[in-house]
Amino acid sequence: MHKKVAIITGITGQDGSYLAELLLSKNYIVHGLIRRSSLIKTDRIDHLFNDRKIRNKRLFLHYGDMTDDLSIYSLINLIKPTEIYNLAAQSHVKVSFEIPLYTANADALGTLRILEAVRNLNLKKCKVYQASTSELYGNNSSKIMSEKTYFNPVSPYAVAKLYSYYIVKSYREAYGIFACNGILFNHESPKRGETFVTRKIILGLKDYINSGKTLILGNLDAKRDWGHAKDYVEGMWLMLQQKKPKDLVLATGKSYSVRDFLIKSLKYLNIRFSTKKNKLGEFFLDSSNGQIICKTDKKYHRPLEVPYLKGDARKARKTLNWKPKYNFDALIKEMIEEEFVN
Ligand code: NAP
Ligand code: G4F
Repeated sequence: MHKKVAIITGITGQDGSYLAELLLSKNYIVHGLIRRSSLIKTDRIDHLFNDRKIRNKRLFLHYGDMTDDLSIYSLINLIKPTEIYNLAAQSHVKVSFEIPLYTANADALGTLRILEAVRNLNLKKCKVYQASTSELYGNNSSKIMSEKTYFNPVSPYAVAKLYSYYIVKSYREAYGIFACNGILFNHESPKRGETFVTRKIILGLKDYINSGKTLILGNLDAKRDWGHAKDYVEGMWLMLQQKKPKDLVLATGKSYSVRDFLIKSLKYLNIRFSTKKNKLGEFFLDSSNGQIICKTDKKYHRPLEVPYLKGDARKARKTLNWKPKYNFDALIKEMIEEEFVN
């Protein structure tokens, strides 16, 4: 049997690195698209790329950019992959309000560049996974969100991802391309980027313990359905192993606030605290010495917020036999233990 050959865009990101590990463990040849930067940013995949049995034998890295038509087309033409996982994106919601045009170019048109290459090169056997997101639901009155729930995106990021969602559907229906959207709810891990709230909380508490520095957060009331990235990349892979492309939700079905995440982390670290609120914000005070462990500041609020997300992954469970192994507590435990051991 021929080896499966995958392109992963965003291989240096949280999900890209877990997915590369998974595909290599399944004997794939993996080609990763990376961006040039003045400092090398391959930390998350160095353990794979520095392995002599893997480097340039089963794992290849190529420079390119989602905003550059030719680099996308040339790579797909060169590799003629059997699977493409489009994970590359400007993935930070708050930053998308600051760089909306770039976000649209990378996150919306980037997807179109991939689909156009697959169509023009007539790659009939190539399956495409698109990293879609629960941010599409945006400001939504539903108690739980499934594939049938209406979308109401509120950030430039979510609107760009909405374009990608529909262009994937359009190319699937118009040209018969196997392309599907994984509508993934938040997923975290010890490899999560430092400016997303879960990792920021754990790094911030580490700083507080080591140097007494106060952690500053934004909206603590926002609720998210938080899973572990390792579970979610398995779901991505399963979506491309199906006979028919289907857009599917991956979620845990549980929703917790940012405050819940912070409190659980404090308890896990055995930090006793009290809280107070005044017109300046909310404060978490160390019971042993009165120092401010954490406080809120409006500078971390977004122009528009997604207040609540909870996903219904029953369709994925039925279609893929997919079920997350990590719950909220296990996720926090792993994130803290990795951070405090290393
Ligand atoms: P991430 O850690 O921010 O990784 C994003 C990746 O995209 C990085 O490898 C980044 O490269 C690359 N990238 C950004 N702009 C690019 C460009 N113009 N050209 C080429 N590469 C570019 O994100 P993640 O958490 O792994 O998420 C993966 C995908 O799933 C993203 O599309 C995200 O929007 C989506 N998603 C994530 C979640 C979640 O909770 N994690 C949920 C739903 C959907 P650098 O390393 O050079 O920055
Ligand atoms: O960790 P976050 O920045 O993730 P957000 O905005 O939910 O987006 C993540 O999940 C999406 C899936 O739903 C992905 F599509 C997207 O790519 C990304 O991976 O913020 C989570 C919540 C927000 O409500 C935010 O307002 O935490 C709140 N928050 C409170 N203080 C903060 C902070 N967020 C950040 N980043 N930093 C804070 O200090």
